[in-house]
Amino acid sequence: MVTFTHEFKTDSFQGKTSFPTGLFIDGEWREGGDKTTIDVVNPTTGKVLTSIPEATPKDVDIAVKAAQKAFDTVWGLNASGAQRAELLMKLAQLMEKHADELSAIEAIDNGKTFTWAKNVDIAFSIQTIKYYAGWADKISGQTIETDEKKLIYTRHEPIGVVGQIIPWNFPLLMFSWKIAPALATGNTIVLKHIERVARLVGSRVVRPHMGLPAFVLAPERRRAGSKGLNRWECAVVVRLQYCSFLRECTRCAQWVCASDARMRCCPPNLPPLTALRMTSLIKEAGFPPGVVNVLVGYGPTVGQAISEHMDIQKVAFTGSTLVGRKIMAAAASSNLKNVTLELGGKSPNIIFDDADLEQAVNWAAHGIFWNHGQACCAGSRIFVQEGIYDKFLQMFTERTKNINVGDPFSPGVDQGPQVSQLQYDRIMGYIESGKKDGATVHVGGNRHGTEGYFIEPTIFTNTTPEMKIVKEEIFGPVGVVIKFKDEADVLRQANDTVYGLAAAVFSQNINRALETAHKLQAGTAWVNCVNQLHANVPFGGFKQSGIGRELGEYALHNYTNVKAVHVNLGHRM
Ligand code: TXE
Repeated sequence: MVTFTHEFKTDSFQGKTSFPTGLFIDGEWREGGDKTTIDVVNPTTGKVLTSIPEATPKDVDIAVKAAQKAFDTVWGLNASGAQRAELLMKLAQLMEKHADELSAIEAIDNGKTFTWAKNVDIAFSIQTIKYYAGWADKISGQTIETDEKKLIYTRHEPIGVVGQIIPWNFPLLMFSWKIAPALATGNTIVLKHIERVARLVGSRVVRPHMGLPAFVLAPERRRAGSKGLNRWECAVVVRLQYCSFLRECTRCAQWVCASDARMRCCPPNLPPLTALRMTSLIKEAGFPPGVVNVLVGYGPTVGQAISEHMDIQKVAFTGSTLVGRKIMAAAASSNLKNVTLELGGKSPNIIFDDADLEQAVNWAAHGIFWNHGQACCAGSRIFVQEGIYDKFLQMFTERTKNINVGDPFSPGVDQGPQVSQLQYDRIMGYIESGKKDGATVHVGGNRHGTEGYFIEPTIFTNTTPEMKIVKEEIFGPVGVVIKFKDEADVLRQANDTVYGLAAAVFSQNINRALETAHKLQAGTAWVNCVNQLHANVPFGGFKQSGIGRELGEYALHNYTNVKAVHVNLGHRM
C-alpha cells in the first residue's frame, strides 16, 4: 500500500495530510493486478507529486464481485433507508471536519484556488451528500387503484452494482454527485477515477492510416513486427500486419509504438488525490466492505471494462461526448446496462440591451472564467446586442484584465493553473487556431508566467460561426464575444450547436428573458445569473450534452428499478 503524505505551509493552509492511495476494493487498500503505478503531477509546478497504484480490467472483476456480495448481504434490500442515511450523514460530517485539508489537496492536485475549492467544491460536495442522506429513507413507490379485488403497488428497488466514471475538472464534486444518489437508493458502486495517457489498441486497427505510403518501410522491417519502430512506421505496419504493440494516444490521437507497456505519449492528467482522501473517509464512516469500491485506472482499459461488464447493471459517466458514445456502445453490446451521460457544452450567454450592464459583465466573467474555464457549463459564447456591444466589450475587457492569475494558495488569486500539460496544450492549440482563422485576440491569448500550466484569460472577437473556437468546447479560460441584432437572430445563433447543456439570458424585461430562456435548447437556463447549481435542482443536457439528469429528486430515478406488485384480494379463476 502506498501512502501519500504532504505538509502544507501555504498562505491559506498550514497542516499535513497522509492517506493511502491504492485501489480500494472490498474495504481494503490494494495494489493493482499488474503492480504498475501512475504519476500524479502538481499543475502549479509541472512536477510529479507522487505515484499511485494503477488498476487493470482484472481489478474491475474483483471489485464487481465484492460489490455484488455487499449488495446481496449487507446493502441493497438488506440495509434500511435509515441506516444508509446515517452513514451518509457520518461521511458528510467527516468531510466537514477535514474541509481545509480536502481543499488544500484539491489545490495542489488540481490547481483550483484554495478559496474556491473550499467555498464551492468542498462545500457543495458536503451539501450533496447531506441532501441524498435526507432522501435515503424516503424512497417509496405508489399504491395504484384498479378495482376493489386488487392491491397494486410499486417499489423503487436498487439496481445492483453500478459503475461510475468521473473526470478531473471537479474531482471531489463529481465523486459526490455520483456516489450520493447511488448509495441513498441502496446500490453498490465500482467507481473509476481519472487518468490520461496513451491507450492500448491491441491487435485491432481502429484508425487505419496516417497518410503515409506503405513503402516507407523496408519489407524486412515490416516482417520484424513493430518492436523498435517509431510511431509513423507503426502506423504503416498496422496497415499490413496487425500490430500488437500499437497504442493510440487518447489526447493527441497519434499512434505510438509501445513495445514497453509503460510507454507514454502525452504526459498524464491525473488529479485523483481528493477522491482517494474521500475514500479513506468512506472507510472511516463505516460503510460495509464492498459497498464503495474505487479504482484509479485508464479509461480505455478500466473504464471500458466497467462499461462492458456483464454484472454491472448501470453506468454513469461524466466526460467528453466522444467517450460518452463509446460507453453507450459498450453498454449496448454487453448487457444493455442503463446509461446516464453528462457530457460537454458550448453554452451561450445572451446579454440584451436592457440588461443591468455591470451585473451582466461580472456574471459573464464568472460564466467563462470560473474554474479556469474547465466547466462543462461554461458560458463560452457571449452574445451581446448591438446597441451595447462596444460598451460591454470595454467593461468586459477591464474586468478580464483584473483577473488575478497565480499560485492557488495565495489569497486574492482568482485563477490557478490549468489541470495538466495536456489541457494546457489543447487550450493553447485552440487559441492558435482562433488566431489562424482570423479572429481578433481582444485580451490575453498567451501563456502566463514560465512555470506550470497557467494561461491568460482570453477573449476573442470578430469570429465567424464556422471557426473552431466558436463551435468546439475549449475547456479553458477562452471566450468569444459575438454581436447580435434581435431575439430571432440570437436564438438562431445560440441554438446552432450540437450541445445543449446550459444557457444564460440577461435582461430586465422579465417577459423577454423568460421567452428567450424557454426557447433555448439547454437543460439549464439561467436568467440574470450563470453557473448556479444546487444539490436539489436537476442538471444535465439536451442534444449531445448527455442523457439523464444528475442532482435533485430526478437523479434518484437513475438508480432504481420500478417493480409493480399485483396482489389478488379475491378474484377467483
Ligand atoms: O475527457 P474523457 P478528457 C471534455 C472537455 C475536455 C475533453 C477531454 O472538452 O477538454 O472532454 O477531456 C474515461 N471507456 N470534458 O480527455 O476522455 C477517462 O478515464 C470508458 C467535459 O479528460 O472523456 C476519464 O475518467 N471510460 C467533461 C473520463 O472518461 C473512458 C469533463 C473522462 O475522460 C474511456 C471532462 C473509455 N473508452 C472533460 N476513455 C464534463 N462534462 O464536465 C476515457 N474514459
